Amino acid sequence: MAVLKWLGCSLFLTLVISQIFAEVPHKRFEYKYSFKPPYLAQKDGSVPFWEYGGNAIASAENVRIAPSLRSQKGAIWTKSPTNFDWWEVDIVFRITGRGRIGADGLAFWFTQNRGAYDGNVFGSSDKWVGLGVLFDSFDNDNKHNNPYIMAVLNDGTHEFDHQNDGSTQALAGCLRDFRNKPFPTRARIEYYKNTLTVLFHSGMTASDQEYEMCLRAENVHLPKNGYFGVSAATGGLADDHDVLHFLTSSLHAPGQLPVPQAPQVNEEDQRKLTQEYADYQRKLDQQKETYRKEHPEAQIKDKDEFEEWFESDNQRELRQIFQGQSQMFEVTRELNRKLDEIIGRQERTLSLMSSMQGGGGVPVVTQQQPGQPPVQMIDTIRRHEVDAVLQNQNSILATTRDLMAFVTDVRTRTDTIISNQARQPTAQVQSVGYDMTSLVNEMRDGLNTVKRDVAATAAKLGHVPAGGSAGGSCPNCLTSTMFLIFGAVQLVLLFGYFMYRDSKEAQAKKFF
Ligand SMILES: [Ca+2]
Ligand SMILES: [Ca+2]
Repeated sequence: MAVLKWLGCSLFLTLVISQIFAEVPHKRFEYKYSFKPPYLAQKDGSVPFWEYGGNAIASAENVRIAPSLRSQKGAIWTKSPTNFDWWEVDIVFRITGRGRIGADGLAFWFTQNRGAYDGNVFGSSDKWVGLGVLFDSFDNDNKHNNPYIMAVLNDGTHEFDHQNDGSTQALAGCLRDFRNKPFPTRARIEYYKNTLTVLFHSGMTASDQEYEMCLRAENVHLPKNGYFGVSAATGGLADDHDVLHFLTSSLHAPGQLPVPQAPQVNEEDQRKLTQEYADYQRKLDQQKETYRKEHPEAQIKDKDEFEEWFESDNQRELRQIFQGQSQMFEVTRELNRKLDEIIGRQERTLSLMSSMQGGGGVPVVTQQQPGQPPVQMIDTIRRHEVDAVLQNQNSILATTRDLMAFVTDVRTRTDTIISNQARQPTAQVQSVGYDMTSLVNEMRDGLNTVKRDVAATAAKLGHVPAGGSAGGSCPNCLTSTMFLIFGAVQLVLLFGYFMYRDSKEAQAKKFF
């Protein structure tokens, strides 16, 4: 089962990977839609396959589309429209000026028709049909969002909204500074399968790998065959707008790359052509040699020209200084970030600790010297506190011991009492006996009193005159026999009650 699963997974991965690679388009460099140094412009100032105008100037190294003078406009356009559907353009450019802010900006175009050389939109025509990628330096709407890069589509009916810096019409954009960078800035504009992507390279390094995404838009429909162009304009403020490289590649879906037909040349022609080429090469070398002999000063000039390919010591030094500085900056930023992280952690830990300690351990801020950072210390348990706790514990122990002794004592006593009671079941009776004695004594006293009263009554009765004799003449009087019988009954009831109570108590003891 596991093997099957593994096989399934790997098959799926292979599919995904092949899908990804299948989507990577084939690129083909299109020299008729590109320019680059050296020898960008020819001796007569023309740029092969391109036309420029307005205030644009082409040199061997770059095309200055608009120079840093007031109100300049210029543009450069391809001579022929494209013959491919999808493309990628790399523009390497520099926008430099002495001012903290500059104007107006640079624009990349892919439009159905070539624009003007002195138009209203960054030097090109308004109401274009196609795409404009605008590098807008100047903040017309004063929203502090320039320099800004944006893509604007137009179907030929809309006028560009200069007042709002085109923000109402932009397809997408990004806020990036592209002015006065140590290295040339770059933009990579890709249009493949109706998806427009603009990548930007900030010109902070010379590396050509550090592109970052500026915008990406899907369902973009551009003219099938269009012209590439770059235009620029200055206003009251002025920057130099230089384009160093304009490199176009056509993009082709895998399997759709057109294979160029090799020209049919027979063997005889081939041989002849090779011979001709060799002759030409030899002649050229001879001519070069003659020229050098005739013009020795030109040789030096050539050498100088050759040296332009390399940077001078000063340039190298500056570049190295800049690179070192940017590295230092990076390291400092990293350190700063780590420091922030550490401080954050420390604060979290401190708050956690103080909350854990609660009322017991209050965080104590120690006395500090002015100017020193506050050092917060947590009060730990002290020696004397430990001693006090120990002492308390000992006293608790002693008390417990005393209590235990007391309880044991109580228990022994209870045991003794219980055993005593078990040995002398009459112990209780003793107390009852005492009660009985006192009771009997009380009863005897009571009887004596009654006897005395009876005697006194009898004596009184003896003094009573005839007619009231002691015989049956007094039917309500109490006879002594009756009295004795009552007394006996009372005693019997009393004894009965006490015996009953004793037996009850004895039973209760047993359960106890
Ligand atoms: Ca603007
Ligand atoms: Ca703005």
